[in-house]
Amino acid sequence: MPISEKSSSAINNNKRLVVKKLFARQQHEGFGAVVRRSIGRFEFRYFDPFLVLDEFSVSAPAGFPDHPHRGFETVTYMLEGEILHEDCEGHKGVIREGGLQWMTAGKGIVHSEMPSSNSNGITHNKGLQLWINLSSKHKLVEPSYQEIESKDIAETEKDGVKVRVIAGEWNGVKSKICTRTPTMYLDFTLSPGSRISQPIPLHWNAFVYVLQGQGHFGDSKLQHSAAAAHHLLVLGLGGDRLEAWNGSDSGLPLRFILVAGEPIGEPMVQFGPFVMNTQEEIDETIDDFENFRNGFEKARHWKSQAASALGLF
Ligand code: FJE
Ligand code: FE
Repeated sequence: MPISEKSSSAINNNKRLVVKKLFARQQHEGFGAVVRRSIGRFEFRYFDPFLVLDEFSVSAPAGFPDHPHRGFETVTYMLEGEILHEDCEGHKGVIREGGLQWMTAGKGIVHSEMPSSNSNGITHNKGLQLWINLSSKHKLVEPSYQEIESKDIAETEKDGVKVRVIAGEWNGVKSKICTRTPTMYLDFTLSPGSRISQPIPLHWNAFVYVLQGQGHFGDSKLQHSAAAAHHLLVLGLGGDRLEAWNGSDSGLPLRFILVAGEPIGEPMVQFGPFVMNTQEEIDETIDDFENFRNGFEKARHWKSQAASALGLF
């Protein structure tokens, strides 16, 4: 058998190194909500296929009331508390702590994402929201949801390393999530002194976002290798695995997500919550949204219960 590109990539034995490190400061978004945005801010607008990474924190009555999306997917992973989701098609549900909603906005969705905590007194609702672009052939698919409760997320533990498999596979443990844009999304917790050497597909863009503790990533001898919470670490290409270890003296666990995705390689034009390939498609999208057409039909007479209760719009 001739040596294909695939099999030669399988014998690459280089580490991915940290090529950029960003601290995600707090900023205000939505209605009184606070986000730490790392991908998607001015200095780091697009990391193909990733459009936005927000670490969000909302306390009722703050949140993200009625707003549209088209042309990409949003992945909401709750770390603490819960978010109530309602859309104009009548789809409604609560994303609880440790749970996940993988939403394909496709041709169009109008929805509200608000804490569902008025009644149960939870004040801190925190999580991660990742926006993943869709290729031109998937941009206008029918909207759909994949929802997984915490107890149903594949989780394994070995040698002081706990992994929750959000998307993709780890050591033979597979996530149920189907990704239209090929994506790997792993949530690691490393006890003090433990380490990983995690395979990453050779040509995929990859990043780490640190949630808790202190870690070393890539190569300890290099600049940027140490990082604490709220830091995004962009991994360079040219390697097929990430080495990371919990080097803290504090005895605290290190928690981070490792996300990688196959670059789409198409032109991207973004206007807020609309992400298309050309300016003409963005203009059509604004027209469709304003005139309730081509996917936005049901938004004409819709208002979320959460927004109604707050007297918004
Ligand atoms: C949005 C501003 C926004 N990050 N993290 C503009 F805030 C939003 C938006 C969110 C969002 C929602 C959750 Cl639940 C978590 C988020 C931004 O809803 F879509 C636009 N266009
Ligand atoms: Fe949204």
